[in-house]
Amino acid sequence: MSETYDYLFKYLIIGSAGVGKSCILHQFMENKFKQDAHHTIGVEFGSKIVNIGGKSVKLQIWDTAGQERFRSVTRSYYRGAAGALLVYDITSRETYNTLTTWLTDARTLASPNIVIILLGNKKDLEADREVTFLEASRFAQENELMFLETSAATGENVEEAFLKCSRSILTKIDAGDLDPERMGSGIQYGNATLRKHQPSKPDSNSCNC
Ligand SMILES: Nc1nc2c(ncn2[C@@H]2O[C@H](COP(=O)(O)OP(=O)(O)OP(=O)(O)O)[C@@H](O)[C@H]2O)c(=O)[nH]1
Ligand SMILES: [Mg+2]
Repeated sequence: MSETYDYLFKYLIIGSAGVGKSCILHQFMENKFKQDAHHTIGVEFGSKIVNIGGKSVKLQIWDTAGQERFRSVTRSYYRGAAGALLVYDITSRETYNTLTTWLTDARTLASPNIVIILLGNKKDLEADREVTFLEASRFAQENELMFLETSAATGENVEEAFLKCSRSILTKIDAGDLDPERMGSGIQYGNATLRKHQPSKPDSNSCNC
């Protein structure tokens, strides 16, 4: 069956090793907590269609390895990403302290216009918290990031993180701040939108066989 969508957005998930990036992706895709997660080797990929305010958006998500030894591989995937989930672990100040490096990489290697949401993951481990909500929300504000605390274990705010980022990109498209037709924007018109834009062209995707 061919899928229909209005837009396609390329997303990255970035942040230090062990913060829960792959578990966030798994929870988003499968609605389950991946208990036996292993360090990602290079990159993993997921794709899902979401509906936002009557528009369907296909998300192509690249989950990158946080370990330093994969940095040169993962950096090659940044180019042309429209959105990024920048993840730290609320129980590890060390992972919070590296955020500026990740942020610089995203803005220089992907695009200066990339829409980034900061995620403080492992919200369920409140007793082990090392980074307060207030501190991280100030950092987010200073660096023009959206911010949520998530739990890939309970699923809290995981879907919302992807939706919030997508809503922001759609708003920027509507306002003319992001142009889907610009090369490397990380955004493409989907088959549904192309049909509306080019009604006279024969549609090769319309076969229902
Ligand atoms: N309690 C709790 N544990 C989590 C959560 N998210 C991930 N974990 C655990 O944290 C560990 C690392 O999770 P991963 O998703 O593999 O981390 P990652 O960021 O993908 O790590 P790399 O692939 O090495 O960059 C695993 O043992 C998970 O079970 C969460 O929200 N709560
Ligand atoms: Mg991983």
